Amino acid sequence: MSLFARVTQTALLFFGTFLLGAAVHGQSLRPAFLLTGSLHRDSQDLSGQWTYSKDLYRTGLTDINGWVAKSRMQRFRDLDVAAEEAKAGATFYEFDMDRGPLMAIPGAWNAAKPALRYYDGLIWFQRKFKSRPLNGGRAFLRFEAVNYRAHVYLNGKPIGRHEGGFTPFVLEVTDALRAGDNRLSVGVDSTHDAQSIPTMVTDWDLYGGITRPVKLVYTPATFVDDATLALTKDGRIKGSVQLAGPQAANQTVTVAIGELATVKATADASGRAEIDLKAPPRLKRWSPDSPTLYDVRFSVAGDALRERMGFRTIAVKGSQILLNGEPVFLRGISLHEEEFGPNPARNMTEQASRALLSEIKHGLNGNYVRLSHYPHSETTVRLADEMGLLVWSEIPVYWTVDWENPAVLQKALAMQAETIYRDRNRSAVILWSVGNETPVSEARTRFHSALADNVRQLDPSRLISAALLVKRKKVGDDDVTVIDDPLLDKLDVLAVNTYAGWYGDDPLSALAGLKWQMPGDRPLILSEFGADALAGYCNDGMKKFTEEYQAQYYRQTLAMSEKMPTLVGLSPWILKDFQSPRREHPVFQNGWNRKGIMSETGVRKEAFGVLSDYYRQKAGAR
Ligand code: GCB
Repeated sequence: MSLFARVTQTALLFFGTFLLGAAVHGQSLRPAFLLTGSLHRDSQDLSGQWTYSKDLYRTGLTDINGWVAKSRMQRFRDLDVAAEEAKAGATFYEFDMDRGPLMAIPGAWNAAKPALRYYDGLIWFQRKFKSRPLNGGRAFLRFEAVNYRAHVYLNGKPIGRHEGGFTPFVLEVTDALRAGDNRLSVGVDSTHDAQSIPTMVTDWDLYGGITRPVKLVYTPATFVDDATLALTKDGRIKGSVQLAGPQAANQTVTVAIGELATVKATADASGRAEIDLKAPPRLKRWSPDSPTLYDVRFSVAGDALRERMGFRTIAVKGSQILLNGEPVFLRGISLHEEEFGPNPARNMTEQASRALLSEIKHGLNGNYVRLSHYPHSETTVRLADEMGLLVWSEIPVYWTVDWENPAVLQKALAMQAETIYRDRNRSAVILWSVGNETPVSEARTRFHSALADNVRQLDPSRLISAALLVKRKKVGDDDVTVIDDPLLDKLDVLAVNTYAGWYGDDPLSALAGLKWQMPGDRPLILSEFGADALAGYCNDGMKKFTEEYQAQYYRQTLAMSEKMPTLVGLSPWILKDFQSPRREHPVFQNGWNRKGIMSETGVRKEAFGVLSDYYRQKAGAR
């Protein structure tokens, strides 16, 4: 049995509540609790200094030979080690979370301490906090993201665990919480394996840790757990509200959309109420040019869920994407979740996120961003809503995962569901992508098809895509680029990554003349194209890694794209240089993928100007 299997088995014995993503809540993919709109709820932010303890051999979880972990190693215990030691008995400890080193949470450990730069394994974190009495109410911990597995304990009691580094999870702590002092312990395991999503090899950095905020959220006994609304093509606003708690059945729910409309609905026996109203005539539709958001309130006796929401439609007609019924061209770029600066921690504060998105919206004249290759922080998606940027959202089914394994598919379905439940109220999100550059095989297509069917069921209001690989083949005398992929049938929008002119032998001068043969009746996005350049490396002929090479690569690829009649959007690779252990050229890369059109610190390269000018013209040509 592998070490991980052993750990999992041991961990399973420990946990009363056990989450594997969302997948354990009956057959449904809906997580037990969502706490949608928790931003506006009564809550306590647990950000700040946490103590930590490295545990490379996972001694806090399991002992040698798979035995239960020694109590002197169990970092999650509710224990004052110093006080125990003062008693001078036979007992001793090999940890003390209270006297451990400090780390700022949220943020990846790789950036926090030089000694942890390449640490890949288990680290225990602890945060002490005070809580008020609940007085009949309830309390939940909401983690926005822990990369990659989380083992959560409160006051020494197992509360739950979660797998998947980029999606939120909610654990009820009503019974484990103490009025007064509490001790929250989280074991974070960053290791990936052949059954994780993604697997061990990607083209981005490790970023282990509690990378997004953690909150203690207080609710009444019965509360509004989730609510969603969307504008339909026939001019209605439809959605649902889900109540949780002993008084959920038959409650009256009031929905107020700004000052425009108020409707009432009655919850059924399961606490679910359906909403359906005619869109008010004064409703302003959300678009990148006019990102109108409304304050929406979903209230019941004793509780309310507040959201900022926009209303728009998105559809495909022939080879066009229609936003609010009008064809739209997606002037975008790809983005990793990494803030500007020499030592990013993937701590996406609003300021950090705004700095990146502003470069796209205002610097590049863009209206679209591909949030690759995993769900980005809620902060970023909410900002896209506010600033007016359309979003491609993606789960990290990247390159190759274990296609044949039903448990892996279940993880992917759960991640996708967690993402959809989190972001389905964001008008900005128009595309759910089910994968990136996955090599065609029967098992892989089956896997993706299941994902696409799942998305269709969970959110029929948005479009489905995937970034596909292309092939070159001979048609007569011509060398033609084609998509040869049965997954096409499951997608609304085709998307392909192309690197001719960077990888491969094509000279830049040949790019504009390359021939493409794509389905004539389907919208197509170039979801990636790009070339490395080191900022400031100029005037050295047209060598690779110079800014001139990258700029010329952009000119030529854009010229090529002009000849693609079904093209509806671009998201070149990528806004900013990002860290990747695959990229170790000692002069040009040093651990950074240099395909950014900006350096890691935000210096614009020549290609930035090329793309910005192109998008200005495109925007003017509408
Ligand atoms: C790709 C991948 C992306 C890589 C990029 C590259 O096709 O989708 O994750 O970073 O190429 O730089 O090679």
